[in-house]
Amino acid sequence: MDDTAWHHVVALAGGVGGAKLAEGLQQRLGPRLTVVGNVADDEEIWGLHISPDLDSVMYWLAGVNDEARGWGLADETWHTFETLERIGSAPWFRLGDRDLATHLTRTTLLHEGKPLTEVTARLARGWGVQARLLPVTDDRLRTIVHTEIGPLAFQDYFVRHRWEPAIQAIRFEGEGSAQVTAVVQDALRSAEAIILCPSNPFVSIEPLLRAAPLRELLRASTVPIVAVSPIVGGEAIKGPAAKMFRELGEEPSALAVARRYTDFLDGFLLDERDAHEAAAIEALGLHVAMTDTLMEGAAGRRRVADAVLTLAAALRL
Ligand code: FO1
Repeated sequence: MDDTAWHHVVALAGGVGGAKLAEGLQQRLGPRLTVVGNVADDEEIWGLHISPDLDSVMYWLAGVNDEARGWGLADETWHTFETLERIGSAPWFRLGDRDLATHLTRTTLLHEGKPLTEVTARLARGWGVQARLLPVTDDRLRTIVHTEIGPLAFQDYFVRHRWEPAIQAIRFEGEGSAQVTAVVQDALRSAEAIILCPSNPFVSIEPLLRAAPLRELLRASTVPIVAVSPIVGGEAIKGPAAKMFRELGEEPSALAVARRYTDFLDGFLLDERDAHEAAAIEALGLHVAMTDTLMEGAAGRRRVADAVLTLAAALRL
C-alpha cells in the first residue's frame, strides 16, 4: 500500500526505541502521523519540569537528536552542568545547555497554567516537528520502580542507579485518576492504524496503557493495531527491558512481549532473527510479519516503518 493511502496513523511511543520508529513513520506520513508519548518518566529537577520521553521523541522527529547518546541534542555543550559540579551542586542528571531551552520553556508555560498538551505542541512547533506529538495525559502519572533498595522514581532508578538495582515490581502513581486527554481520544478515533513502537513494555508502553481508558479504547478499536518487538534475540536493543523481564521472573522474548497485548493487538512485527517464535505468536491470534527491526540510520528507520505500515495495511482489508 503506498503511503498516500494513509490519512492518519497514531503511534504509541516511549523513549529512544519509540522515537526512532516514530521518525521512520514521519518520513512516510509527515503531519498525518500523531505520536502519543509517555509522561510517567517526567521529573522535577533543578526546579525544571523534565519530560524525557516526550523530549526524546521530539528531538528525533525534529532531526536534532544526538544519535550516539540516544537522548538529548546533537552538538550539545555542558557548561551549565560542569559549572554546577564546579560549585559543588553535584548534579546526577545531566542537563545540556541547549536542552535547557526546552525545559525552561516547558516549566515557564506550565507555571502559567498551560496544560502539558499545549506546552508540548508549542515546543514541537518551535523545534520544527512535522508530526503531531501528544502526551497521553495532562494529569500526574509517574512510574515508581520497586527495587531491592526500595522504591525509586524512574530517573533515580534509570540514571542515578544506572538501572542496576534488581526490581521487584513497577507501580504507577496516578493510575486510576490520570485520564487520556480528549485530544488523544479524538486522535485514536480518527486513526486508520495504531502502532505500538518498540519501547520498553514495562516503563514506556505500560504507563501509556495505565492512563484511563486507553486500554479499553484499544480493545474497542476497529482499526489494525500493530506492535513492533522491542526484544530481539532475547535481548533489548537498549535499556533495561530484558533485565526487567528476568527480574520479574520471565525469560525475555518477542513472545513474552506479544503476550502482554493480546487483548487488543492484531499484528506483531518480529525481528527476522526471531523467526522461530513466529508460530507461537501466531498461536496467540496475532498476524506476524518479519523484517530486520534494527534501525540503523534513516534508511533503517524507514524500512521498519514501511514494514509496520505494510502489516497494518494487510490487516485493513
Ligand atoms: N539519561 C542518562 O542516562 N543520563 C542522564 O544524565 C540523562 C539526562 C537527561 C536529560 C534530559 C532528558 O530529556 C533525558 C535525559 N536522559 C539521561 C535520558 C532519559 O533518562 C531516558 O532517555 C528516558 O527517561 C528513558 O526513556
